Formats: sequence, structure tokens, C-alpha cells
Amino acid sequence: MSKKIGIGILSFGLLAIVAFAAAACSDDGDKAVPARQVASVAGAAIAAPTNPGPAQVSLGDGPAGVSGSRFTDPDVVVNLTADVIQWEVLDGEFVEVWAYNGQYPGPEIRVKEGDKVRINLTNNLPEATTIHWHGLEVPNDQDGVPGITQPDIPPGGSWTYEFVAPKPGTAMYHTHSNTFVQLSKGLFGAFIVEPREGLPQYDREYTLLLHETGGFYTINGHSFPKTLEDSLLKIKTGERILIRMINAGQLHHPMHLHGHQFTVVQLDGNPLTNPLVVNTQDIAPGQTVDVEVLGTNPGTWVFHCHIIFHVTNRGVYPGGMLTALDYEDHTSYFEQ
Ligand SMILES: [Cu+2]
Repeated sequence: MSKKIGIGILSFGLLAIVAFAAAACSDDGDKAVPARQVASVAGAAIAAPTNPGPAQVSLGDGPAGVSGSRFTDPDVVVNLTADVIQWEVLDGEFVEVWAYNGQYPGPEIRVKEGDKVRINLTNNLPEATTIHWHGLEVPNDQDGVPGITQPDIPPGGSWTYEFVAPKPGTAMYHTHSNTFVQLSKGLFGAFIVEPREGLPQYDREYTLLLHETGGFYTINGHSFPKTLEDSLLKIKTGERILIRMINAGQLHHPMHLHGHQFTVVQLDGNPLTNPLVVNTQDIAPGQTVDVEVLGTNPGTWVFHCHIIFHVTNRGVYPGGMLTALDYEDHTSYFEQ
């Protein structure tokens, strides 16, 4: 482990949102207002949406899958492609994944409650696909289940999803076609809906997507020690941070933090009226868990799945789902 790995690029999972001044889409006509375009660049800071006040939404009822069918003035436009790529899960260790915008996990989509969201999907996979908005109350024909709410999108095809971002919370998006294969191969990403009045005040915020693919157990697409490059949880004494955890895999992961208790504040994007104080929190497949950590015990503390087999790389310990909570105002053995 190098001393350099702590260099604070801890906004992995936080999506770059690039505001282009261009009009939304050609089919919107001249009256379209500029929409925020969501790009696929990982590692940039959150660019929170800026529209003031609750959205005045009037929905059309045109055919599903057609851009502009529900509204012609989206607040957020996200362009996604689904591709087969080679992904470096560990230094020098590549696995084939199926990925949105060439990233495993896909880019984090971050919007505000009430935003009119348009997602354009292009399918570059060798088989049909769809996207499901997991945990979001979208209209039924936007739910992304082939054969139930829409046709499968064939290879080379495209589809548009349009919906109004519902209540705030941590959610995700993932394929719902041949899900057993496609989700296991990596077609998922975080979908965060922020409160319109703004997020609660945290000193830092992290998103950790848990998954397993190609025999590797991953946090944000990497296995330990590569997790420390982009999923190290930086904190300072006295700070309060939020960690959003999303289990996109098929296994339970009891995540355990050394040296601290932490507080589970939301499950599946819903606030807990009686937050739980624990040091290990299981996360079921499909579940999202938001936890608060207070910087009360300086050091470098590992944070890992406590099914220790998930902390191996091809059977070799340590590896897999392990990262660390690292105090910037403390020099540990790890950094000497
Ligand atoms: Cu696990």
C-alpha cells in the first residue's frame, strides 16, 4: 500500500454533471429550455441541479420510449450507452463487464425531487436490454420490464425514459432484461434524488456500490487494494459524513466499520424514525442503506464486508470488499 493512495479523490460515484447551454433535444423544438446534460465522467464533484422551486409538471401521454412523449422541457437529460468492455478490477487484472457509458458501475445520476428527467439509452450490447428505475415511483410504462411494461430494446436500438423524480433518497438503476446475466455483468448505477430544499449538511458524502462479478467482490467497481484509490473514505476529526451504500449484487454484505459505531439513517431511501446505531449493517441484494459516521476516533479504520470470503480476490485474502475510513488529521501506520 503506497502512501499516495490517500490523495483525496473521494468523490467516486459522484457523477459529473455538465451543463451544456444547448437546447435539450431536437424534437423539443425551439421552445425547449436548456436542460442539464449528465455526462459519464467519474470523480468530479456533485453539480447539484439549480432550478428554483417545485417543478410545474404537466405530463403528456404519448407512446412510451419516445423522446418528448411525457414532456418537452426536461430539467435533466442523461445519455446512456450499454456496452461490453474490459474493466480493470485490480491493477493488471481485467474482467469483461457490461457497462453503462464505459463505467462499472455506471455513472451516478443525481437529480432533485420534482425534476423532469429524460434518459436516452442506446443499446450496444449483443442482446436486448432495458433499464429499470429501482426504488423510484415512476409511471408504469417507464418501469423498464420487457414484456410487462415495454418491448425489449434490441441490439443497436434505443429507447427514451421520461419521468418526474419522486421523493428524495438513495436508489439505483439497472438492467431488467436477462437480468440474471446482465445485472451480474455490471449494468447498474446509483440514482440519487436530492431534496428540493437541499441535502442535510454533511461534511462529505460518499456512494459505495457493492457487487460481485467475474469472481471478484467489488466496491465501486474495484476490489481491495484498488478500492483504496477511489473509495477511500476521507474524514477529519469532528466531521459528520454520509455514506450511501447500494447492493447491486446477489449476495448479502454485512458491512462492518472498525473503531466506531455508525447510525443507519435511511433504508431504501426512506428515513428511519428511529435510526439504528450499529457497527455492522447487513445490506440485502437490491437494498440501499444510508449511514452517518462521526469523526470521533482518529486513525485509519477498515470498513469491510464481514463475510470474509467476500474479502478475498480469487480466494486470496485480503481483497474484495474492503476499504478504509481514513482521518486526514491523523498519520497512521498505513501512511508512514
Ligand atoms: Cu459480503
